[in-house]
Amino acid sequence: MFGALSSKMRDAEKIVFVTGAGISQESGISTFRGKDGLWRKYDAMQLATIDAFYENPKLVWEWYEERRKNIMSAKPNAGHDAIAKIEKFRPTRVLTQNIDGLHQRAGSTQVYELHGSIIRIKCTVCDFKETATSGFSDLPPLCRCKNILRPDVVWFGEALPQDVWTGAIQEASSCDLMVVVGTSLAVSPANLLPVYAKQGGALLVEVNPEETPMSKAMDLSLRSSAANALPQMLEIFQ
Ligand code: BV8
Ligand code: ZN
Repeated sequence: MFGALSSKMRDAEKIVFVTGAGISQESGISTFRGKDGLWRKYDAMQLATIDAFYENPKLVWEWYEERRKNIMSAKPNAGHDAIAKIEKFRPTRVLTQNIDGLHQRAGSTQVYELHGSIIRIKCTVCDFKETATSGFSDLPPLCRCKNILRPDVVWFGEALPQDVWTGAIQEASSCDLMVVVGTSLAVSPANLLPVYAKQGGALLVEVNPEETPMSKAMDLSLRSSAANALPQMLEIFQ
């Protein structure tokens, strides 16, 4: 599968994975832009915004509660597991756009959640923040300060958490192998990470059943699913 690149990949001293919704697709979690990406009659792009939240917090909360229930019952798949195992053989970082926490549940310990986490909630006003794994009786839930709570995710139009984004750039710029898995690279600034890696001289490998805008810039772009390609990639490092 990796051909002549295998030996170069084996020599990697620091591996950075950039992952998107596609790596969780085989865990039964729908992607954003795939055919299953629409939710009821709304498009995720319309709901994952701060305007939608303030316009109709109850509807946005319903959407997140439905996704959270689905995520809590989902399991990491062979793709997540392979990345967690590679961490035992090479210094590894995971820069994920996903909010489902499946990389951590698979055992990855160096995970940067670029777009936050659906399992964390925070107050819209005070600095209250908490992990929330059970449902809420009424939506939107209220903080002890009486203001409404929100999912601790990054919506379109919102900045990424400064420390996470700075760290992600640092990791991408200093790796010698970047593996881009399951992302359409449609969303910025996360879609700049492969550019930082290339500028840093890294080898670039992509795993995606479909082409992306950066497929031609990759040293190897595999038309494959994560659960199929990543366990084979693991064998290179074992
Ligand atoms: C920012 C959290 C600035 C929420 C998400 C015009 C107008 C307005 C804004 C913009 C604009 N142009 C650009 C922008 C900026 C905007 C943006 O990029 N918009 C795009 C859509 C044009 N970005 C932002 O707003 C970001 N913030 O720029 O702030 C700023 C700076 C300072 C101060 C203030 C502001 C914030 C972006 C974060 C948005 N939040 N998620 C939630 O999840 O509910 S993004 C959302 O899309 C998810 O995180 C998702 O992960 C992410 C990216 O999508 P992908 O992961 O790539 O998923 P997708 O469905 O697209 O693709 C799946 C891929 O998997 C496909 O390629 C498919 O082929 C593949 N696949 C399928 N099955 C498999 C597979 N691969 C492997 N195996 C399989 N089995
Ligand atoms: Zn509060």
